Amino acid sequence: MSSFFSRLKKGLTRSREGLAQLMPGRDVEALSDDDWMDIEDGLIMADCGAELSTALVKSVRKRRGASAEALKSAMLEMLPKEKPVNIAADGPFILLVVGVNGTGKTTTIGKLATMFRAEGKSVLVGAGDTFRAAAVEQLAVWVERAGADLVRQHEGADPAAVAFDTVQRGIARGYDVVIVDTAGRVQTDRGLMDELAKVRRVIAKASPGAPHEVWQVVDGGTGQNAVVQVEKFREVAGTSGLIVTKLDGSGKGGIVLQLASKFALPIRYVGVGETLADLMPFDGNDFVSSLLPGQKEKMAESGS
Ligand SMILES: Nc1nc2c(ncn2[C@@H]2O[C@H](COP(=O)(O)OP(=O)(O)OP(=O)(O)O)[C@@H](O)[C@H]2O)c(=O)[nH]1
Ligand SMILES: [Mg+2]
Repeated sequence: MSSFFSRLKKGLTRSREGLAQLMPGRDVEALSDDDWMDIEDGLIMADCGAELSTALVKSVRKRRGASAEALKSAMLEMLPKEKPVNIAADGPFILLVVGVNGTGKTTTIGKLATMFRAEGKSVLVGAGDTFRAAAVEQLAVWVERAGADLVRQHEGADPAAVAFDTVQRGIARGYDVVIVDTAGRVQTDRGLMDELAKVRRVIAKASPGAPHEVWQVVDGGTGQNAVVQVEKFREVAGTSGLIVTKLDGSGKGGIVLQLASKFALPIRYVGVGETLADLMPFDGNDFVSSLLPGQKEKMAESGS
């Protein structure tokens, strides 16, 4: 088992504990109404949300065979079909990264830049968080380590101007990938959300059709507030994909399923720690397995 997968599993241990009724070997038919209520509560405690939890239990109860496997299939069916990121052949792939304060945008951009560089792509990053000098410095360190290039302006500069510059330069110099960082903002802050809408508009002016993707970074430990965050950012910034970080900490994996199914948004990456290796492309099968008590785990437990 990869260390990433085991860290994800470890991070989600608490969520799995809530689903103890699903221990391997128990068939769907063998569970009582009370057991199903416990399972539904377990799903709610794992941040799946009431609506999805009810739908999942309903769907599983119609199935046959091992209950954990049946829930796994039901969860996988709730995830939107995975479609690969379309990195355009003409001109740079332009990515805007948005989200609430401290969710992990800047470190995620550093990790993404490193990944793209490892694939041999040239990467230009725009320091669109101009509120704090420290934010630019933090990004500069990541960008340099990745072997990417940075566009920066003075502290307090207009973030939309930085975004515009970055995209223009990315096109002029033939970069493969352009990534624009933004300052964290709470979705209820009207002024800052308007500013984000402007950043998006200006990117489209610099390159029609851009941004090609808008990835919203969500802290996996946020709980149900993540739902309103995605709702609002999607409306204002056009979120097209999600990255859920911090699943190694207080994160309860159910939020990943809930967001993906509620908004039909692909989960692009998940984060389970602060280092480079801790950001991984999302794999629905692996993820759902790590959320549930599974046959393998049971065997490993009884064998040790
Ligand atoms: N444990 C853990 N920490 C993470 C993960 N991803 C990011 N972090 C940490 O979260 C903190 C905030 O990360 P940043 O990248 O600065 O977050 P940000 O969204 O850019 O923050 P603002 O620009 O202030 O909005 C840092 O200490 C990161 O190392 C993760 O998957 N797991
Ligand atoms: Mg940041």
